[in-house]
Amino acid sequence: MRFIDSLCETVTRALGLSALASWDNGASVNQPLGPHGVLKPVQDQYQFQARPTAPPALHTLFPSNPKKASKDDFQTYGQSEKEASLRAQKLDAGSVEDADLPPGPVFHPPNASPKFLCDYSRMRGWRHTGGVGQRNQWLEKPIMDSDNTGGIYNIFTNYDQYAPLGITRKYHLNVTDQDINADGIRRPDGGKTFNGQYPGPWIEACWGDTVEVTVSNFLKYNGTAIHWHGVRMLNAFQHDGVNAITQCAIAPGDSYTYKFNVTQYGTSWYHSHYSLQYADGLAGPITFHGPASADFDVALDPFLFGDWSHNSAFQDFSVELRNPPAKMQTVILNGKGFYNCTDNPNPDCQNEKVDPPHIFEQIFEKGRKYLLRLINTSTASTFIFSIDKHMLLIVAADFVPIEPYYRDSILVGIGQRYHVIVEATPSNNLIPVEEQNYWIRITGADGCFDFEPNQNNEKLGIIRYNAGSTADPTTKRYGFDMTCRDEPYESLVPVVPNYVGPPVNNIDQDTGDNFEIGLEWADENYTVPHGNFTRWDMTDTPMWLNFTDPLIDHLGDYSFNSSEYALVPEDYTRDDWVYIIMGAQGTKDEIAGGERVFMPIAHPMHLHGHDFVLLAQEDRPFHKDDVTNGTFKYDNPPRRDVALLPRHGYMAIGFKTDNPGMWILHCHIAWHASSGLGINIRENEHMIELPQEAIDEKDRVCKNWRTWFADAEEHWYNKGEFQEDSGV
Ligand SMILES: [Cu+2]
Repeated sequence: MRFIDSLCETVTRALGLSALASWDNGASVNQPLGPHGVLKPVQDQYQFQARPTAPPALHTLFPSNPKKASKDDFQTYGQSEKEASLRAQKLDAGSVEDADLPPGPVFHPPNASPKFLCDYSRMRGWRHTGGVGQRNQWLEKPIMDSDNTGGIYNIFTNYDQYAPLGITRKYHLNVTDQDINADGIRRPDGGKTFNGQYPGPWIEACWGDTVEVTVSNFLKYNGTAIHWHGVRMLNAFQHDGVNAITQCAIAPGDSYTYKFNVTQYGTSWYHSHYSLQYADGLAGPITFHGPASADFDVALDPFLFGDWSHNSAFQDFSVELRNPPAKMQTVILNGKGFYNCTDNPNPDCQNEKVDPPHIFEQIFEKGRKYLLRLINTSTASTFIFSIDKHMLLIVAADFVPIEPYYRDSILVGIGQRYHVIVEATPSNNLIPVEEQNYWIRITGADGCFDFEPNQNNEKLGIIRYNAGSTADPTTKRYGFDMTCRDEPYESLVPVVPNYVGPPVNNIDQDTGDNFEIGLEWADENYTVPHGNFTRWDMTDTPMWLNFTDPLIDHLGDYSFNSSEYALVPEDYTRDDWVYIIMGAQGTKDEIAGGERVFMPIAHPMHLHGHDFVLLAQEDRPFHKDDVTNGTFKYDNPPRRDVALLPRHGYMAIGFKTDNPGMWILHCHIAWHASSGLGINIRENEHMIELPQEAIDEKDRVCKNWRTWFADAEEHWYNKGEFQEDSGV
């Protein structure tokens, strides 16, 4: 029997499953399996202070110029770090001296949790601006001639360099094994949740806060590590939460506290970065409250949507490796979906189905404007979000506020987020209000999803104008473009402009940071390491990381290398620009030996530690002249942390090497990342000096992990390979 044939059995055993199709009468859904007798983590024992490594590149300050920044202003900001630092000191001193000034503002931001308050009380003399009619404002202090310390935080503030002075917020997440019923079908064991709920609890903070999240691992068979998607993690890469890179996995029974500064605002999500865990339920929303680039009346809770499977992703991965793609089963919105039994081979499917959760409904009041925060948390699917008869005003892409533009729908790739404002003025406004019900649709993009038959239910929610109505909408969807392609390149214009300098690195097609995404094809004549499976890669070797030997343990050691780590060193200064080119055109010949093949598939590529600029995103192969012939955009290009690499094409990203650390760049299709599609950028490692407390904490987590790992009886499959994927 080939190894792959035993994998399904392996995983089944690992998850304690007796049969792949498990059904439940509904009596015991959502019961936590509990910590299985693992040691209760002792809190506070492990906490440490993350000190910024010198010099801090972000100032608690403000631009004194409240108008929209021009190119000249930008250049001034870029050169004024020293000056800004001096002014920051001045502000601190001023705050003490100005003790007679009133404390700064404390207020409830739009649609925060009921008791949630932004607290800028340390910013004496400041007040909160904003509110309906001026959502682009945030904080203001009149400029005082005496010390020139006034200013404004608003949508035009260059958040790369400035952040207000908030408070520290602490959260605690318990990671447990737990069954999840998202669509009427109780999943067999293999579900995993944060604090017993899916999606996980909403993590909220305000622009300028510090967040500390203690994660305790109560899983029986898995380590874990939690990643704060899109968060810049300035000077704090050790809190990025990628096992085998920035830390050892947190062992069962152990805890780790992540700590980071909130230098951005907007919406994101947190998820496990340990193998395929997030697909099993370990995902939750993040909101950093701040200004918006267009006005709205009401903000709604985050919309997390994605694909869903009744199997653990660790099971489905064996299908993906053997006979891809693994099919997903339903689409879910905030943990709720609807399974259709029509084509299910189980004759009792309908009878055994647990009542599906009530469909998501939202009441709209005529003429009001609603801010929606959209997040695609899929394992493998790109979706298009729309509301029948309503236009969307797009105001933020990932953590980047943009110039508002209208669309009838919005394509959201895996890991991408959008803020959209919906005006409650439907295009069929004149029909009786009782009949005004509209579908919220989450539709798979052409070629970028794969569901079992009859399961691609796109009607996931209802907008009603009459709270008393219970009728299903009869509206049709817009005839929007279904192409699996990012929003139009020219639509994504950042409000805070950026101007990109020339690259310091080599981007030559054969010798530089220019990667063609390919498959290492396993066949009888060729054995891919770690099992004879077909795996994705960016370099010529599928990325394969070592759970017990994380990259962070090799800081500055450039003799440490292995093609399996896919390491890409970028050692420059904080002011330099690095470009990375990625291609998926599928036209390149197979390399010598015939094992590597190139497929024209769209990949949502995600970089940690930066909002990258998107220099080019083309439907054709890269040509070196593109850098100079006007193809690359240097004057305020789109900026974000996930972009969809066009099939048959390429994209070029750039980032300033101003955040020393080890940052993974990977495909956010979970199957692809887990089979090796990624590289690890070692950014300005010569500048990293981890505080002693961080080193001690890293070593403690690793020691506990290695102790747990060393006992094979603890493993989910104690006779074979522990790690069948890249580790992330
Ligand atoms: Cu991919």
